[in-house]
Amino acid sequence: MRVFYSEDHRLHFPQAELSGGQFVTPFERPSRLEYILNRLRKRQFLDVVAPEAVDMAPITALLDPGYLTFLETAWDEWKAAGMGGEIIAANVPARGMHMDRIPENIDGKVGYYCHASETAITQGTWKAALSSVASAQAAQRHVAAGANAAFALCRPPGHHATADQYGGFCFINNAAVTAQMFRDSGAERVAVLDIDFHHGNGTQDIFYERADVLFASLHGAPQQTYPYFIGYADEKGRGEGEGYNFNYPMLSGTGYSQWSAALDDAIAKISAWGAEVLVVSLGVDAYKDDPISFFQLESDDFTDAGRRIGRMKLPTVFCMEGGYAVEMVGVNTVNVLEGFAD
Ligand code: SP5
Ligand code: ZN
Repeated sequence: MRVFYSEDHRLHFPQAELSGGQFVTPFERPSRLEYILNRLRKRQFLDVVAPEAVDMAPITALLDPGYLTFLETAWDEWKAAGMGGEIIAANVPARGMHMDRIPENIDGKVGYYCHASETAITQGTWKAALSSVASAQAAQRHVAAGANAAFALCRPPGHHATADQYGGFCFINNAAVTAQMFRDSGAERVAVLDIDFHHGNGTQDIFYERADVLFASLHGAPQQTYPYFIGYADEKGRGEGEGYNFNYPMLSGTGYSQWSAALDDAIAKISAWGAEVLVVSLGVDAYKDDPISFFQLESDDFTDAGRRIGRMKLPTVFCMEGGYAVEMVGVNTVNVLEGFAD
């Protein structure tokens, strides 16, 4: 399986993540990818290539152009306004306020385009986010050209980013761009399966009213974890999209027997629908020792999960998402890929 990877992810490394009222070293850090690359090498995934330049056209068509301009210019505006630190949202629109006018002031704009203030923007964030989505695009082209699978080793991750909001360590929704590119290249039915511990709110939101992209997500129950305000089982899609969104929220302590039953159900939905291609949002934060999550998956369970996904026999792009138990992120990620290829 070919792996697409860009070194430019390193340009995004905030000093600060707001966690428990303190600024801590971000959980989502560059070393995550070093562990994955080392493990890939060790397990003979030697076909690792840098993506070609990002193709902006499918990104601006799917996402909000004003949001993309914001991401591109935010750092310069922040500095020009005399702000001393990294970009952290302090004022976000909440109940009773209005979102129909976008502030001119950069501090206000940051709040408008942010949904979770743990996530900082830095000087290199835009370029890193573009390199991340470039890997997803290269993986999509590789599979559209006939490969049975590809792994986009994306960083920063993407599944929490909507068409016009960042947060949850995500800026551009790599999996959503990938799914849309499959539609544009002729696939009629595209499924996105999200196995990251957190609900893929951004992907859900982007495709919520569409019947051509089915979304299924296994995740920590929103009453107990981020993103808190979305991800319940009764969110099934709206309008034409009704019946094409499947959420599997699970409570703290969930282990592989329950998790794999949810996975099987999601796989059955995807297969019954007749999906032609699959995009997997591949997070490994369902692992038992993940520092910010509460499922109980063992490393071997990731192999088994990959095997179940592989039995669908669909052309598949894996997009890297979360996973923060850095020492084991490589093993768990590659286990999914090995199970899939089995
Ligand atoms: C891609 C992805 O996995 N994003 C996850 C974003 C999670 N954001 C909330 C983080 C909350 C961290 N709380 C720290 C508690 C430490 N015990
Ligand atoms: Zn996650």
